[in-house]
Amino acid sequence: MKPSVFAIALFLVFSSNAFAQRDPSVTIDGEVTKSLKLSVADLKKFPPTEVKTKDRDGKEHVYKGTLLSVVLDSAGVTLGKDLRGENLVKYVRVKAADGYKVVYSLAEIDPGFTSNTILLATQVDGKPLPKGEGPFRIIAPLENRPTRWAREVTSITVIAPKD
Ligand SMILES: Nc1nc2c(c(=O)[nH]1)N[C@H]1C(S)=C(S)[C@@H](COP(=O)(O)O)O[C@H]1N2
Ligand SMILES: [Mo]
Repeated sequence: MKPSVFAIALFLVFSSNAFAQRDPSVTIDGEVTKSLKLSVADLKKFPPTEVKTKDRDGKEHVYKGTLLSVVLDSAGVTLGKDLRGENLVKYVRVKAADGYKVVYSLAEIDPGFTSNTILLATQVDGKPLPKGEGPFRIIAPLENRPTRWAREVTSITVIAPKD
């Protein structure tokens, strides 16, 4: 029996869905010179950074990933010597799979301004971030509350307010 067009269409929908789940990514867009869509494997091409910090319950963990400033820099965001004047009003809006959103100003992320090593983390204690937390999470070790440590990050958009 020949498979119906419907059956083929159904197969394509399900197989592409399955593929999307196997290779999740985070989008970097907005005020960038080059938008990026990075998988965990893509992120691993950047130099790794580890931070040891306490979670909400005071338990210490080692998070591993990429400095958010390094990722943004590779997208052509105005950091470093370009982070001055009108660029100081720019911020990033981080969106998560559950609709949670947080913002950081660029100066809060740039290592020239802050000692807070804000990470786009993919691992905790040597293992990939678990479902519901990863595959991508913001870790900002110097913050007294982990409220802005967005779990399940899907996009990071650089925004320049209009006025
Ligand atoms: N996507 C997403 N990230 C989130 C939240 C959320 O509701 N959704 N809650 C935040 C808050 S208020 C806290 S205190 C921490 C809790 O982190 P934990 O679940 O690892 O303890 O996650 C933060 N990140
Ligand atoms: Mo919280």
